[in-house]
Amino acid sequence: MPRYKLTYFDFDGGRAEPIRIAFHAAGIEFEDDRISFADFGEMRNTTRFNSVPVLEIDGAVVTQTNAMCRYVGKMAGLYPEDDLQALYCDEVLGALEDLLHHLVATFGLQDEELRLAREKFINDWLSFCLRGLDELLTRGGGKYFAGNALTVADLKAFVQTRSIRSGGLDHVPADIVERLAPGLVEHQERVEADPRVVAYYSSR
Ligand SMILES: N[C@@H](CCC(=O)N[C@@H](CS)C(=O)NCC(=O)O)C(=O)O
Repeated sequence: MPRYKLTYFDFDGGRAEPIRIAFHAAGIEFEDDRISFADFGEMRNTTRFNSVPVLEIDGAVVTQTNAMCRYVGKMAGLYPEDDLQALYCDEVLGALEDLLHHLVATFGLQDEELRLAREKFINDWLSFCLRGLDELLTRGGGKYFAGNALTVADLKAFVQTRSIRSGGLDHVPADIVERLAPGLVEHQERVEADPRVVAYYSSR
């Protein structure tokens, strides 16, 4: 078995969280290298594309969250084998990456600048994304996004809805998911109750 090391920020969320859950669901040991923002500041220029997460496989570096989600998702049985369902899964992964790109652009802003940027984020990307994801969940049958089963797309979506609904993002109303995409609330609860997700958090 190769040696896996996943480097990302030290919190239970963000881009690396679905990969951590998928590794655990696959029963594959990995080094969960959790770094501080200060650590990242020091290593940023040495990482490919100046960003994290970074996955090392026997020392060889790989970047790009969705590629990692697919790779580990396949080993965990959390990625569809059917090509059309895989496409549906990828569509969700891509939409969530767009959302994260626009959200992360607001990090580090302060006061009025932050308020204005978050307002724009809510009215543009967040609203489009939540409505779009609700539609994709309906397309998938209402429970999961693809293949009528839990996939890495569900993991990535639940990590984001959990974060928004926790109210931890300044200026982003915690009830926006309920208002714009009620299906995603039930979806979050369904994913959180999945035995593989429960087992991961029990292991933390
Ligand atoms: N396309 C990359 C984006 C990675 C990314 O932007 N990561 C953020 C953290 S969640 C980052 O490292 N940002 C560093 C910076 O912008 O300085 C991926 O999917 O992994």
